[in-house]
Amino acid sequence: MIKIINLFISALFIFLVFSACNRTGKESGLNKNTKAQNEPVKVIFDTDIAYDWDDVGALAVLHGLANLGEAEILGMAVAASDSETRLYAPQCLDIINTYYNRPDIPIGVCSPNGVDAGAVYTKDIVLNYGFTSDIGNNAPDAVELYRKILSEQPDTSVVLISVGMLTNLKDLLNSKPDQYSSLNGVELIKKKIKKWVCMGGTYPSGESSNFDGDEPTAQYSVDNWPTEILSVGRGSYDFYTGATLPDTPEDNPVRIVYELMQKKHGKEKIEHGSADLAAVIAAVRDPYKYWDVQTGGKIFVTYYGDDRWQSYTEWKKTEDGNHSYLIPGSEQTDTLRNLINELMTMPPLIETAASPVKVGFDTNMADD
Ligand SMILES: [Ca+2]
Repeated sequence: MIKIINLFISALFIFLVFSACNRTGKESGLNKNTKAQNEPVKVIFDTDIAYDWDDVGALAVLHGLANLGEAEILGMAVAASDSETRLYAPQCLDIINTYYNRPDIPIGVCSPNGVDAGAVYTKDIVLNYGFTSDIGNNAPDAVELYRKILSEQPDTSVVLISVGMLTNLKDLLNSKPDQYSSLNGVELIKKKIKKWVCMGGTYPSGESSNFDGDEPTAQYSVDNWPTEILSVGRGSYDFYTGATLPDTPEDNPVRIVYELMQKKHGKEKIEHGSADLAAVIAAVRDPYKYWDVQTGGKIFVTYYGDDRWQSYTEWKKTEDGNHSYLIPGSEQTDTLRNLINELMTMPPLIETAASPVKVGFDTNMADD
């Protein structure tokens, strides 16, 4: 009976959202895909949540798309190895997932091979939010988790979204047969993953982001990845989002992170960059709806010595290339901004006993 009531509440919520959008007459894009798309996109989300907070916005967008039935979140992993990030980033993810009433999403952590994420806000959120997650140091290894998830999914059904450094992907590529699959990493990826949507780089050429910090790993991952790659590079997300977050409940951890970081950076507005958020849209929805897409080539990553911020990406047309990128300068910027803001503002679908308690989160601690 409870399930039936929950289903009814979910259907009612979606109906109310669509009705509200139609009443305002504003271009929202929220209901564009629901008729054409029957099956939700199965997603793994690989994130360096710790320093930049667009990862948190991307999580909100992903949960919003899951609320609409467009995405199924199979699992997540943290893409950095420093001790603070390994401890607090999984808990921060768990807090956000629990807020959205998806407390059972499995979360993994990067091997010690990863880089320092330069954590800024995850510890603050975990220690002050008022909801305790016990995942912390108990989080499984990302590669083990990915292999388990992939082994359980239909062939070529999973979309992997990376919005951080690429250590987990390199480690997955190099993984050996285990209790979950007799396939090695490359074979398992080729069999189960439909495409990798990668936030990073500049296209058709330029300096990169997310590939910096561990450029050899980025180069290796791109060179050896056996499926289609769609890259979200600079210029394809030149708009700010998050303006609607103050309309959400005070205990929304996404709002709390944005307010905290607004304060830390002395920003006039709560809005923030949309790189990781755009990657989620491009992964779950048809990217051609919002961007022009260049297909049929290959991405090359080069780097210069050991310094950070010294890597360079270039896309070249090749005969059998299956790497594509969003062409910078989307004419759909206003549509994308509206869509993302509305997804970020969507409430959790169903209240459950697992929801975080109300808290009086004090963003003044940003002054500490
Ligand atoms: Ca990121």
